[in-house]
Amino acid sequence: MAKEESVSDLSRRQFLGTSTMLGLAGIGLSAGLSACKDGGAQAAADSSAGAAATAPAHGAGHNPHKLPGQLDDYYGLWSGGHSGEMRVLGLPSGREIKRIPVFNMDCMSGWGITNESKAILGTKPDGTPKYMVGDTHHVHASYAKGTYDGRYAWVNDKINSRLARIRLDTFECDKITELPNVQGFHGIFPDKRDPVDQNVDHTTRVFCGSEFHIPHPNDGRDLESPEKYGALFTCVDAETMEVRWQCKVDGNMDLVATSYDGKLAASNQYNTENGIHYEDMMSAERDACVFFNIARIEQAVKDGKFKTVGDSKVPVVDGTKAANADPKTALTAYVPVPKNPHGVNASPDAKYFICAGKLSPTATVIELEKVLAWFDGKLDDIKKTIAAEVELGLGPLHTAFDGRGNAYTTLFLDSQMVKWNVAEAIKFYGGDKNAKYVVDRLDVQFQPGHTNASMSETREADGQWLAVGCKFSKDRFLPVGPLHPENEQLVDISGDKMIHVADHPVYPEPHDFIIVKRDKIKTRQVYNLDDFPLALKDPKESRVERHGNKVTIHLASQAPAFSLREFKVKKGDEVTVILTNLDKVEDLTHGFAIPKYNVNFIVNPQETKSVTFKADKPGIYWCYCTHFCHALHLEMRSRLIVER
Ligand code: K7E
Ligand code: RUQ
Ligand code: CUA
Ligand code: CA
Repeated sequence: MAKEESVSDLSRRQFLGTSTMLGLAGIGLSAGLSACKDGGAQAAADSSAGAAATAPAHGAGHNPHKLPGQLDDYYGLWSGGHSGEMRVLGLPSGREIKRIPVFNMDCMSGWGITNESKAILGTKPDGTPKYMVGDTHHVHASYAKGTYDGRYAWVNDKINSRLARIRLDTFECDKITELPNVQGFHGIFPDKRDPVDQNVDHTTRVFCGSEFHIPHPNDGRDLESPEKYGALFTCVDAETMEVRWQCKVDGNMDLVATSYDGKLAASNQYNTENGIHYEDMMSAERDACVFFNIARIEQAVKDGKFKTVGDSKVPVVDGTKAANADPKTALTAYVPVPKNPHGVNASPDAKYFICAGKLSPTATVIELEKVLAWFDGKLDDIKKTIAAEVELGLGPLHTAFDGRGNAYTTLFLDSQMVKWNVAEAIKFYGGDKNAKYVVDRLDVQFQPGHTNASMSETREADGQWLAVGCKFSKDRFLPVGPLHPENEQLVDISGDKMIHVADHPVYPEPHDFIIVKRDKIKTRQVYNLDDFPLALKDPKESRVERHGNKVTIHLASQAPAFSLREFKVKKGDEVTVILTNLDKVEDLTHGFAIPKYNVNFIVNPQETKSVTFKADKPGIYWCYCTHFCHALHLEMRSRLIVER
């Protein structure tokens, strides 16, 4: 059985890999890919060993399953891709614990329905949410002393260039900021220490890369002058969520990494060509990883050395090559990396950023101390910041770490994880051809994008579990029609060999995720009434207030009833229902739905929410509790009477 599966796995992998490559070759990618194939001596030698490791690891590796009632050891904070949401998985079990609506609408919670959520989402003049779509890619959390402090997570919206913040005490979105002057906002990363005041050893800023070039301002001018388009790197204040500044670069940006000392942020660039079409974007043999000297950029802003774009008041500094030729005053540094890199990750020893090659089979290891030396004028050539550039296999994208000196990189085209040792790679690159940097290979199912390991993005990387976000699940799950789930695979990395222990189907389409030790996060299980200015503290104060044709219903829920059995309004009134859940018991959530009025939302214990709608349909409308709360849940109703 095991043998059979491993053989068919291998052939499927080759089929998918080959067809993907053929497809790419067909559209002109052959140059990059055949270059990949050439030098892959070590890659080729190791792939047969990798195939042997394909056998499903039943009975091997740590057991990821949890018994009934057993809690997980880690929170997995997952992006939801173009579902627009964020998700929380328990790991290692893979159980989905929560979906956090962010840029999407959510009927269950009323996100996009309630006035409070609309205030966060932003509205059009007619009161409906400004945007209905979002595309979340990258989730990263706040730091203190080089590890997670459990305060916030951030997630980007690539479609409408928004940054959202999630409170990790409630696992709810509390702020959304739309970035000006950019499109294709993709990579994000919070800083890990204040770059200016080094005594502040926690997250203060969030950095955002943008992929797509646009005219500045993008108001109809310069439509046909791509040479005038540009891309801006954005800094957002972690507390206020206001945009602090932007920095114009040559080329574009993709993912973002930050250093543990707070001084550097970087973004991989796949379009240094400033191309409009993909052929142009892959014409150069090398692109870059652009580094930002944060303290210098902020000094430049202080010194007034900036412009603004269109109506935006955000200061924009010039980080282009021409303006930053002298390292000693440069705001930016461009480290050349091979063809169209994707992914840049900071190693937990705080020494390196690793840029994966995508169209090149390589990973580039950049030494941060040398980047700082270059900015100090102590390094004559920026290329000397490269500590290693080694072959890993086809289509390297993202890298995770185990805290024991090993890196784990996804190979999209090879459908494989490669475990490699960073110190050995540096030796190999330095000329020691006996250095064996590839430690292990593991076939995954299939076409992995992101990967991350437990606590990998912190100084406390613990090398226990690795999750691999496989973009295609093919036949790993029961067929459910044309749309397949994705496959988040779980790998035990506590030993020398990677051991694949579980497949977890997920609704499309997660990209990035982080795996956080559960004791880093402290949640509150019941809200505090005092945090809600509109709260109705005493059910006796339940009432209907009228000012002209504006009617406000002050209402409370307490199982199994709403505090008003009916409330009357007149046709044409603008009605606001403010509902406070006075139940104090953990888990005792109520819902509130109004038929035909497009209203449904929940209130958690001691929480207050409101909705506003126009009572344009006379009649009786049974407002009912949607969230099962009590033996009399079905009876928990109240009548909205709209008189004509
Ligand atoms: Cu590689 Cu948006 Cu992080 Cu997807 S990006 S996989
Ligand atoms: S009722 S317990 Cu619709 Cu059967 Cu819910
Ligand atoms: Cu209240 Cu169901
Ligand atoms: Ca390129």
